[in-house]
Amino acid sequence: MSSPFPTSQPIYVTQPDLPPLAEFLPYLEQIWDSRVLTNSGPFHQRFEAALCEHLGVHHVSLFTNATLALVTALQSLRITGEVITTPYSFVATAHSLLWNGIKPVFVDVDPVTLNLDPAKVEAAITPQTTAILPVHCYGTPCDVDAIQRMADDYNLKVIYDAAHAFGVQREASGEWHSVLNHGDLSVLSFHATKVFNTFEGGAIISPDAKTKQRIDHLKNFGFVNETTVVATGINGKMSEFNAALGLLQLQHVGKAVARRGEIEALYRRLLAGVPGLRFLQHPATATVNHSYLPVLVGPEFAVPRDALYQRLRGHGVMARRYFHPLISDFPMYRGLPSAQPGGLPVARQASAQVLCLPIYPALQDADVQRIAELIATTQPEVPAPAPALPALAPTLLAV
Ligand code: T4K
Repeated sequence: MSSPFPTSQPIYVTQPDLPPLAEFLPYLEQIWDSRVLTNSGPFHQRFEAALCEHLGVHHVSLFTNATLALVTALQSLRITGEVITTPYSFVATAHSLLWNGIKPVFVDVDPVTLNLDPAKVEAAITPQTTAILPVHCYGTPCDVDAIQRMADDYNLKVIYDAAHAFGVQREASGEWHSVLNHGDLSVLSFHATKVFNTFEGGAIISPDAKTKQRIDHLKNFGFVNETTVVATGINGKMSEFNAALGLLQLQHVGKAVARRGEIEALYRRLLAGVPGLRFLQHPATATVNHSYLPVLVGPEFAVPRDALYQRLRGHGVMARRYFHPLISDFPMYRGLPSAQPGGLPVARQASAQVLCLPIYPALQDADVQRIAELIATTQPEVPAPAPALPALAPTLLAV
């Protein structure tokens, strides 16, 4: 069959959503006129306030990216010792612990949500445990109630890596609230590949003004005024350029999420019933931001996951294996007792089966149809015929 895609124009797993350039130019003119480029300028302040309103949260501290925000979030709560986290995430989650001299303790995930399994978290708590660092993977909320109960029982802090969870709301007792209000802190990513981007960017959501103030000092070298430094802070400040873009992006993100929803619905419809292909279930008690479109390629599918990945690539469709390898398999983690394969069977299976399909607002229905067709028409690999046995050498025959 000829390829439905010209390989010269690949379809990537995502394509950043950008507003029309003409809409951004007036913002740039203001920055050029004011010459305020960074250090908590007017766009930075407006964007923080607008995000609080948009997300339904109390306090936002903007950052250059989510990785520095995670590192700073841990610093701000003075986390030390051991922190329980998931192996099924982007490597930045665990790297933020190592940057703080903290020992990651990997715990397996739940097979339905692929988020930290609370039942297994409890078994991993030791006297050295000071915090839990769960991830709302693909934007699906963690079991925040069970995690909070454990944190209360064992006096642990909870920092959510909410890099995927922009705008996600959760229902509790008939009311809808931002998932970012759970735990002690939540961290967002506004990277180019995320559902909401400021080119690069991130944020920490904190529950009170005092915590926000400490975080704001920490992201500005620890300065509280011109001559006083109260902590070993870092430079994590978001620039005016990124903040201005974020302010404008807020006007467009609703439409972008809606279009992502249409694309996901189309994939699900076209691929329903393909043997061995499983979409993750969305919980009824949370909104969905369609940040990723993972499918699990099980043993009943025509070919193994990696063969499907290669087949798609061969046709110019750059699906990605988020998250493979597991974080616990990278060299700086694999020696940890909690990284041993036997302890993480669910995460390991998901990592071996997952494929994230292209999803972004500019993706056309026709592209989705062709990608689905490529997947659905995948045939089992025919084993190559066994090579003919070489004729036995006369010397061997003579023996
Ligand atoms: N926690 C979690 C759970 C995360 O998922 C992440 C980041 C973080 C923390 C850290 O957040 P940040 O510090 O980055 O704010 C990407 C992203 O770089 C990373 O932000 C993201 N998670 C991760 C899941 O994916 P790569 O190495 O796969 O990205 P890359 O460059 O291969 O991009 C994927 C595709 O997107 C490209 O093939 C083409 C397209 N693309 C990408 C970029 C950067 C574009 O079209 N334009 C672009 O500018 O890591």
